Amino acid sequence: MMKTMSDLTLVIGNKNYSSWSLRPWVLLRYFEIPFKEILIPLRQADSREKVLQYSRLGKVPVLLDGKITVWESLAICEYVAEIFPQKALWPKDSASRARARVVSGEMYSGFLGLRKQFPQNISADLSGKPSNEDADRDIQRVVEIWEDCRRDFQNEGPFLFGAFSIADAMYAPVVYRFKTYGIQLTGLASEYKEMMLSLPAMKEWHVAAAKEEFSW
Ligand SMILES: N[C@@H](CCC(=O)N[C@@H](CS)C(=O)NCC(=O)O)C(=O)O
Repeated sequence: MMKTMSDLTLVIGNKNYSSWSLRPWVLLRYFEIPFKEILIPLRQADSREKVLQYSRLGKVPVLLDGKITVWESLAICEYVAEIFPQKALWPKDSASRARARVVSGEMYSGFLGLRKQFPQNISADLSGKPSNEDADRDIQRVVEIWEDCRRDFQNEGPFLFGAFSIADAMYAPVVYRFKTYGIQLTGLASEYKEMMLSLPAMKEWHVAAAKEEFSW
């Protein structure tokens, strides 16, 4: 099913805190796929009830496309890739695509140490918060992935696999975490982080996150 127009709605949580929401949001924005946004502030008394209107899992993000409802951020990204094949949301050749799926899968299913110690809080400056062994191991692995990808794809563009792909969307929240917690990077990893922060879609999310009044 190839679409040229879309009637998509993305249900998300607080932009400041909801890292899973950012992933499909930045993907849709980067590829200029129009969508309506429904933002449900999380951790409020009525949050769960509101999210349950859209997904029986009770978590955001959720993508609505007519009668089709998709939740789980990676499944949403896959669905969008499928309905917009002309936009090449994954790398075009199968070896690069497999590798992009691998690193996206690593992010989707892992990095719990990083998530726990350094939760997304985009508008805060929490540099100096101490790390721990699990978070350090995760940071090292993220840096390794970024450096390997940038080294191998640097002639094809500035993103992990040259052109922007779902893999970049999956790592977008980590870019903010490194910024919030002042985690020092060097070389290719640092360049990649700065480039991601300068993207109009990332800036748009950041500006909106900074304006949010609801906190937890
Ligand atoms: N595996 C899910 C995780 C979604 C998730 O944990 N979302 C959080 C917000 S970032 C949420 O909805 N939390 C509300 C809750 O757990 O009640 C995905 O990839 O979308």
